[in-house]
Amino acid sequence: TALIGILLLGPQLAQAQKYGGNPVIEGMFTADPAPLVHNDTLYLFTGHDEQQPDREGFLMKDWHVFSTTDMHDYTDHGALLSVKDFEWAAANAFASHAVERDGKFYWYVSVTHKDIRVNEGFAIGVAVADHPLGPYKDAKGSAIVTDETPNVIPLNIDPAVYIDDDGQAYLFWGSWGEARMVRLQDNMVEMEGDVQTVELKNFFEAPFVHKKGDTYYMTYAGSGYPSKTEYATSTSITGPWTYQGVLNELLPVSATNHQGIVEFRDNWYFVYHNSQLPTGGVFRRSVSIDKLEYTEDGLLKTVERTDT
Ligand code: FUB
Repeated sequence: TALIGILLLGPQLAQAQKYGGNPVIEGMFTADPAPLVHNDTLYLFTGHDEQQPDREGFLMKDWHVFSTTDMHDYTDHGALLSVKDFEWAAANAFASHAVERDGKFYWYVSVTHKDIRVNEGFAIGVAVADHPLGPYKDAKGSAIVTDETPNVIPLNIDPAVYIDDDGQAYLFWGSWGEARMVRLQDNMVEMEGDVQTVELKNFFEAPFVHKKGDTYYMTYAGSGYPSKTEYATSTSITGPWTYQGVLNELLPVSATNHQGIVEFRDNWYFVYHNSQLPTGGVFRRSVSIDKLEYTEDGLLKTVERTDT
């Protein structure tokens, strides 16, 4: 295994040294970046991979926030949220997403629940703060999403919230081929109405919605595991979604590349993770950013990664 690791990591190290720009976070292993722009600053809410190079499985205990104003220097503001901040949570600080509403910042997280024994125990919670950099506290005191139906996919992971033009907020999540959606009440911490299935071709996990003009774009990890980023478009946040193909091919080794998309200073960016840092791998990932461009027809051009 060690020899295979060295063989696989050799070209990766060469690529990282050759380009230098990506990964943008180098001091630690980070994953599942969720971008948010506030006051002309780009914030990245990320997971934190702490697994040892020779061990299997995710070891994730907290989430960090990074900020940049020039997309060159990134400041680590530390572990602003951790599993311990949710009394009902047990472990596994999986993917998260933060959004702003009425001057408050709601940070949705996937985490395992102390009392849930099905679907690997995952649930979705939310923390709230008055500033992107916190301090954050559990906004509800319990999980928002806890599907406890045995053996029902999806795992309750990978939350992504989108606030539509009319102010209605939607929570998306899902994994293992099933995407879910539910309306949120104005308080952003309680569901409104029934949970719905979202039909997305090739969906695996990591749904993320953004809008440009009149078009909603749903990007997600697709085609199983390892995944590549695929996407669909719609004229409505509630679908139906038209499959548009692959947006980004996965770089070998990281197995996931959990994406987010953001407009910052008149440019669009594809924010994701790979495993480009030395000793990186499936459980030791690193956040990268590349430009996102649109065709004249309003589709997304395949992302040209600057790490390869
Ligand atoms: O980081 C843990 C899990 O791996 C995330 O929840 C998934 O999206 C995948 O990136």
